[in-house]
Amino acid sequence: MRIDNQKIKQLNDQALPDHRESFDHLSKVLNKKNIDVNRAVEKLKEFQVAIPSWALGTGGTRFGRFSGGGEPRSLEEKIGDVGLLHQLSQSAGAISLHIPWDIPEDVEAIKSLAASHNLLFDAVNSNTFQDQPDQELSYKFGSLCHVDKAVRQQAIDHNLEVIKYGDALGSKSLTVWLADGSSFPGQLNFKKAFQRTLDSLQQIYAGMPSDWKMFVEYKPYEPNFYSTVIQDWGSSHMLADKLGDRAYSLVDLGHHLPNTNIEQIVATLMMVGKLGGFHFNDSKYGDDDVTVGSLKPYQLFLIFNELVDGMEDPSSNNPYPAWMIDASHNLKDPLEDLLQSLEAIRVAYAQALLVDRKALEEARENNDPTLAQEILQGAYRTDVRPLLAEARLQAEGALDPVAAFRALNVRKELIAARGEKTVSTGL
Ligand SMILES: [Mn+2]
Repeated sequence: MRIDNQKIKQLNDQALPDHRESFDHLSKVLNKKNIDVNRAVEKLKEFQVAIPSWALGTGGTRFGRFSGGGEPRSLEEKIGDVGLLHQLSQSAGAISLHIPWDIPEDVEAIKSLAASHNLLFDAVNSNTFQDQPDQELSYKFGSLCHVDKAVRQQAIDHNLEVIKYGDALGSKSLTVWLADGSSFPGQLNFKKAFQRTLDSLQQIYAGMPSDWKMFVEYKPYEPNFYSTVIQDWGSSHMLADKLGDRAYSLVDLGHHLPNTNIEQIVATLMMVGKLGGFHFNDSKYGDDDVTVGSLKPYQLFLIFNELVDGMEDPSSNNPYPAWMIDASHNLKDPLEDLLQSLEAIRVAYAQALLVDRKALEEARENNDPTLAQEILQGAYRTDVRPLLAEARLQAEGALDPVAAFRALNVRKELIAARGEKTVSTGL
């Protein structure tokens, strides 16, 4: 389904006087601080976050899954859902596919459908963490790290096939996340597993088109609970460094042990030009995959402070990172949840744009942690939501996307079209 733009405009018109008042007030406050409001609004209009195809349905836990209604039943419907998110938020301009869950049957039709929603294809994701029904060899004891060369070859061939599908759709990058590891001490030779993984990744890297990038994602535990082959940013960076110029580390917010200083990891990887992508979610305990910014908004701001610093640093040769939400929704309407995540990401980004970097650097040079904290928290405690709303208004999105989603009965219409008991493919 598509929302009638006139209906979005009508809702915006009703909310316009209040928006103008708050935007004008914020503009005055920021102007006094010599912050260029128009530049911030333009930056927000440019900032697009990819939506993964697997976030559009209800996720589950190992205890159960409570499906919502009107979930997308096909790749076409998933693209339609991301189109809705983009129409309302004007900030979800890309979709990230998962192979084999999202194999396109008619590539040209899928490409033109995505184009009609103004969507690009972001990184494609391979899957060697589960066995498929028609698969010859099992990944129970690993894929790219497996002791058996035939299993490794099957996993390599799968990644090459993913690249082929992605290339046909216009994607330019492959994200590799591995479940490979061990659940019991002594089960795996750490060194051999790492070397076999490097060898497998080298073969995949060699099969990428010359304008493609590879993102190597890391995670300290789960589904294996004693060790993972790519456990942390150091392991990921070692692999990316050995693979070549077009291989990068990918940071997923949920793939760290509690209290890890993720902003420092971001700064360090960008310093050496090796942060390729970023996956957003939030967590209290582990890879909880809850709504971005729902638990630790200040940490998200501190991370964005380093991301913006890295992007604006003229001495950094880090490429513009690929942004993606990587979350799963057990309770909320998945589309409402994604709208909230998009908002949280852009709030943190906008706040980071407000940081006076020159003054912050001076405070650091003067060993003045009090002033450094004043500068950071001054930006963090600014209510930047009118900037986000203004960016959406100028791009013909909704001033308040969640309110519009509800007022326009989008979920009700999706249920009417798709049914009450649908299960999104791949989940
Ligand atoms: Mn991820």
